[in-house]
Amino acid sequence: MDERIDNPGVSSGDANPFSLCADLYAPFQEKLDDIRSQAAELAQNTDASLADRLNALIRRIDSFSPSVALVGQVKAGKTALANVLSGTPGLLPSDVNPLTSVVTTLHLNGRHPDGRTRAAFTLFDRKEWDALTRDGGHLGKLAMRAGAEDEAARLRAQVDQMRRQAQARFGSGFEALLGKIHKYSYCERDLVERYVSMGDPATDSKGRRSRFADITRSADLYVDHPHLPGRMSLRDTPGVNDTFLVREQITLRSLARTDVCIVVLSAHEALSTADMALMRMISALEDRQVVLFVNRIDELERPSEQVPEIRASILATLAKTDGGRSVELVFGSARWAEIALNGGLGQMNEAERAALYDWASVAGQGAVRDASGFTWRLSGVPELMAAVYRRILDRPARRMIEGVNADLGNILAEIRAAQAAREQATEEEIAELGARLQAAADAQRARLDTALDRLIATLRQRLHRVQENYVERATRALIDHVRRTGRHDTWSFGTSGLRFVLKSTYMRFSHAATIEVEEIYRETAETLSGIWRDYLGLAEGELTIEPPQVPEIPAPTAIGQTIAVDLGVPWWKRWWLHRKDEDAMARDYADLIRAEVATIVSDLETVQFNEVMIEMRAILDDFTRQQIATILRVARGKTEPQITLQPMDAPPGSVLAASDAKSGRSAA
Ligand SMILES: Nc1nc2c(ncn2[C@@H]2O[C@H](COP(=O)(O)OP(=O)(O)OP(=O)(O)O)[C@@H](O)[C@H]2O)c(=O)[nH]1
Ligand SMILES: [Mg+2]
Repeated sequence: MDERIDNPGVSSGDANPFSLCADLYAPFQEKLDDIRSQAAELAQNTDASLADRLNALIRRIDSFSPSVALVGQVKAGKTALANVLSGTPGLLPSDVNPLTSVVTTLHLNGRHPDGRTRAAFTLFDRKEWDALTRDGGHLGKLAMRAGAEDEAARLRAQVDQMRRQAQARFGSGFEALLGKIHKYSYCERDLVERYVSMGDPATDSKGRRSRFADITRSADLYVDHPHLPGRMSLRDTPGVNDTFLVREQITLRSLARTDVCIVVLSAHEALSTADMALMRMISALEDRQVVLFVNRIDELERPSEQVPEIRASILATLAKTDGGRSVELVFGSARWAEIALNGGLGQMNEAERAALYDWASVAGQGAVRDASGFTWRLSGVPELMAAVYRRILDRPARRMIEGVNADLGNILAEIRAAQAAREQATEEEIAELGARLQAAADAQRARLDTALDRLIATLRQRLHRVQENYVERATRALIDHVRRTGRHDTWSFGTSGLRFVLKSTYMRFSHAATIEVEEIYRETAETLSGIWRDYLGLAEGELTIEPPQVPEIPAPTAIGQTIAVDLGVPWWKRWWLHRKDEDAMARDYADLIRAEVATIVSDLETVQFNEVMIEMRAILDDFTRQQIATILRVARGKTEPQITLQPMDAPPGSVLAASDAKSGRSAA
C-alpha cells in the first residue's frame, strides 16, 4: 500500500499508530532513562541505606503516569475515544444503550500495587450512597432550595426508585457490598460492563448487565499498550448533564488533579449555550489543561464546509461565556479511528466514504486513499494525542525531571558529605548536631503553619467578598427587573461572571501561595545545608541540599458545580408566587443565592485548599525527617560509598565521572 509519511500515523498493518506522540515524547524519555540508569548504577556501588533511596527514586521514575481525562456531553463519544486511545477497541462498552455511569481509569502500561489485579471496582460506601440518594440527589436538593417543590418531589421519587431497585437486586447482601472493592485478575468487556454501564437491565438475558453499575463509584483497569510511550492514566467519565447530577461532584473532584482534560463534543450539536453544565466544567479548568475534541465529524454531510462553521460557533460561545479563552480545538471522528485500527476503508458504506473524502479534500490528505494511515490521520486522533503530549511535556513531565534531579542531587550530596566526613563523631557531637537540625526544622515548620493560616484566612476573605458582591448585584438586578416588568415575569441571572471571578481569585491566590511555600521549602533546605556544611567544615557551594517540590494546587473544579441559580425558568415559577412584596423577595432571594454560592466557596476553601495544605505540611515534615536522618547517619560514619563524584558545580546529569576534587578517592 502506497503511503505518504510526511504526517506519521498508521502507515501499514504493523506500524505504530501512536508514533507521532512517541516522537514527541522521546527526548523526555531519554532524559528520564538517563537519570534512571545513573541511579541504577549508583545503587549497585553503594551501601544499603543509599541503595534504598536510589531504588525509591527509580520507583518514582517507573511509576510516572500523567493523568488524562475525557469529559463532555452525553453520547459525544468519550468512551469510544477512550477505547481508541487505549488501543483496546471494544473493552469499554460504548454503543447506543449503555451509558457510562462510573469514573473509569485505564492505567495504560500501569500495574496495580499488588502486581496481579487487572480490574478493580470500588463500590460506594454507606455514607456516599446515602449522600447520593438522599432527597433526590444533588438536583433534588437544589430543587428544594429553589422552592420547586413539584420538581423536588419528582426527583425524590426517581432517586428513591433507583435506590429501592439496587437494594432489591442485592437483597440482604446489599449492606455487605457497600464500601467493598472487587478485584479481578483479568479485564474483559463483559466484566467491565457489569460495573460501569447503566444499560437497560431488561436487555440482558442473564440479568447481569448493569449489576453493580448503580453502586459503583470508580473502576480501575490495568491495560498494556505497547504502542504508547510510557504510562498514562486515561480516565473516562460519565456524560455531563446526567439526569440527577448524582455524579457531578464525583466527576468534578476527579478532574481536580488531572493533568490534561480532553473535552469531547459532538459535531452535530457542538457547543451551544444550552450546554451550560459543560461550559461550567470547562470554565473551572485552566487553558493549559484543556483540548477540545469535536467528535463525530463523520456524521456531517460536508465536513469541509461545516467544520469551519462549527469552529466559529464554538469560539463564539467560548468568547461569550468565558472571556474569550484560547483553547486548542481538534476535529475528528472516533469512528474513523476505530475503522483505521480495525483494518481500513472496506468497512465503510458510500455515504461514509463521501464524508471522509470530503474532509480529506481540506485536511490535506487528498492524494492518498485506501490506506488505513489515511483514515487514521483524518480521524484527528494523532493530532489529538500530539496536543495531549505537548501538554504533558509542558507540565507534569517537566516537574518530574525537576523532581528526580533534585532527589538525585540530594543523594549525591550525601555521598559527597560522607567522603568529606571526619573520621568518627562522638555521641555528644552527634546529639548536638541533631538538636541543631531539629530546632531548625521545627522553626521552619512553625513558619509554614503561620503562613498557611494567614493564606487560608486571606482566601476565605477574598472569596466571601466575591460572594457578597455577586449577591448584591443579583439582588439589585432582580429588583430593577421587577420594577420594570412586573413580578410575574420569569427571571434569571447569569453565573458565568461569578465563576470567572471566583476562578481568577482562586488562581491568583494559589499562585501567591505556591511562591510563598516554595520560599519556605527553599530556606529550609538552605538552613539544613548550612548546618551540615558548618559541621563538616565545608565552604558554601561545596554541599547543597535541594528543596522538595511544592505540590501543585489542583484546579478549582468545585467552581463547575451546578447551583440553583443555574437552573432554568420553570424552577423559579413557584418561588415568585410565594413572595408577598418586593422587600421579602429581595431578602429571600439574597439568602438563597448566598447559600448556593456558599456551597462552591466552602468547597474551594475547606476541601480543595485544605487538602493541599495537609500535603504541604507532610512534604516538609518528610523532607526534614529524611535529611536529618541522612546527616546524622553520615556523621556516625555509617556510609562508605566507593564512588567517585564530579565537583559540586556539575549538574546532576552525569554522575559517575573521573575524579572527585575534594576527596581524591577513586572509583570502585
Ligand atoms: N458515527 C459516529 N458514532 C460515534 C462516534 N463516536 C462514538 N459514536 C457512537 O456514539 C454512541 C455513543 O458513544 P459513547 O462512546 O458511548 O459516548 P459517551 O460520550 O461515552 O456516552 P456517555 O458515556 O453515555 O455519556 C455509540 O453508539 C458510539 O458508537 C463517531 O466518531 N462517529
Ligand atoms: Mg461513555
